[in-house]
Amino acid sequence: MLDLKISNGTVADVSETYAADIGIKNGKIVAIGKKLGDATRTIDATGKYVLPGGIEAHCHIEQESSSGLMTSDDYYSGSVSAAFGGNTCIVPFAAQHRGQSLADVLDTYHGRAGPKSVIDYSFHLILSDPNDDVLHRELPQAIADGISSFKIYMTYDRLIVDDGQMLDILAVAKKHGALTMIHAENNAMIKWMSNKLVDSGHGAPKYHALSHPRTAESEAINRAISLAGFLDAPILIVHVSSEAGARIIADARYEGRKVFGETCPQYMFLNMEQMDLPGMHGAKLCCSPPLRDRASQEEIWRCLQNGTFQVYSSDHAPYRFDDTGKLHAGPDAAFPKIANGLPGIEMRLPLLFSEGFVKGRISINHFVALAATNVSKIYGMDHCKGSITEGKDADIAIWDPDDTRTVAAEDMHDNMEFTPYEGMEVTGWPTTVLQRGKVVIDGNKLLAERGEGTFVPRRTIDCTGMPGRVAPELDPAINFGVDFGL
Ligand code: DUC
Ligand code: ZN
Ligand code: ZN
Repeated sequence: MLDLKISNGTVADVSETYAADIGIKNGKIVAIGKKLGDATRTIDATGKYVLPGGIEAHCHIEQESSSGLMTSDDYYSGSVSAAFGGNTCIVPFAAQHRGQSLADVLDTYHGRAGPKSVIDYSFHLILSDPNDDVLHRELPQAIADGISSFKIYMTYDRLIVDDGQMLDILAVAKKHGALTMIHAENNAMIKWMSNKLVDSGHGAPKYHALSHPRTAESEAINRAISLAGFLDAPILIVHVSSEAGARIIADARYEGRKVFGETCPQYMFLNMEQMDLPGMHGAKLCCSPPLRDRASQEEIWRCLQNGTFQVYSSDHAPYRFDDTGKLHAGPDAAFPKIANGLPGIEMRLPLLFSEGFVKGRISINHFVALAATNVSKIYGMDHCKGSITEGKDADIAIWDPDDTRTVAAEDMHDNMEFTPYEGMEVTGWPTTVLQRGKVVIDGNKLLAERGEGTFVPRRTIDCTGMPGRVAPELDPAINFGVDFGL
């Protein structure tokens, strides 16, 4: 006897869309097809899509910024909001600030997430202090413990790693099977622009968009790809906002580099004109990289459609419009002191379903790839999550493609008082969300308790089938046999 059966729905994976029932037992998918037999409970999914639960792989939850500012969501509100948005797993950041040991950082974040998260979770580390102990003892240990990805920054004075540090980190990542995620922006260009703008009286929030030029992004992406390509280490360029940046990633992939690309809804659905608001209201849309122009929105869409971006994440970085968040440096601080980031963990998938699938820009199968399957493969979770497959966790979101709602901050479940998507009409919403076979969201009801989510240790990164080779100078077959320990 099955514990649960989802019947009469349309199931989609990355290649097929078909009518099937899903049988669930002990939290796992155990049967897919018709005539599955009896179940203790049946959910009728007539007229609905039965899809893998989303995996949100880039979000900042209960995380202090490098200046000590805490995000407005903790692991409870952040995970609840994610679940209402059709997600069953989140991978936020565990941020190392300088002087901290990785073991302490991970202890802290396990302590934050474990008692609160309503859905499963893992962590990416943020590395800001790659000293010898971190590189050669702590990082390999973290990878062995299931943290097989980490983010580094090419900008921000308290986080930045220089090119030599990047090479050290990339070499360790390659050796131990981890993926390095890169915030690629040129620090000097941003500082130069910011100083010029502020000194000339252009400190209002909208000028933030000018202060991070596209060239800052493309220069850094180019450099990151060169450094990683030199070692043949896999990287993922996060939150790409410009066509120039996307094109460098596409070219590098064409040339056989192990490079993945990620973009975010804000670069597809919002633009810098919307920051031209009275007073400080433009601060609500300050994020880095910044919003670009309307043409850029279309270009980012195209790069999502053509596969340049394999990952689509919210980059949920929630700061309220008050002195606990956006305006922590004062009610009329210049843009460099405005907290950076937008909320969006709940809207990531509904926006893509509505504007992507319903409007015919992507197939339902591509939606599934971007919602869950690509992430599960790239980040080492596909042994248990990311697709509707017998043997995997019964993490499932049932979507009603005919449900149309107008987005309103008051309907969101995060700890924010605004959403950048206010007023948008969105068609297609997740109406039932199951995690490991248990219903966590039923319509507008939350049925999960705090702490029901569990930590998902991730496998090392599988680059099988990706082309790439180290630079000739590093190749012992060519370099007179010198071993660089890669
Ligand atoms: N980078 C992020 O990934 N998120 C928010 C701000 C930033 O700089
Ligand atoms: Zn970033
Ligand atoms: Zn981020």
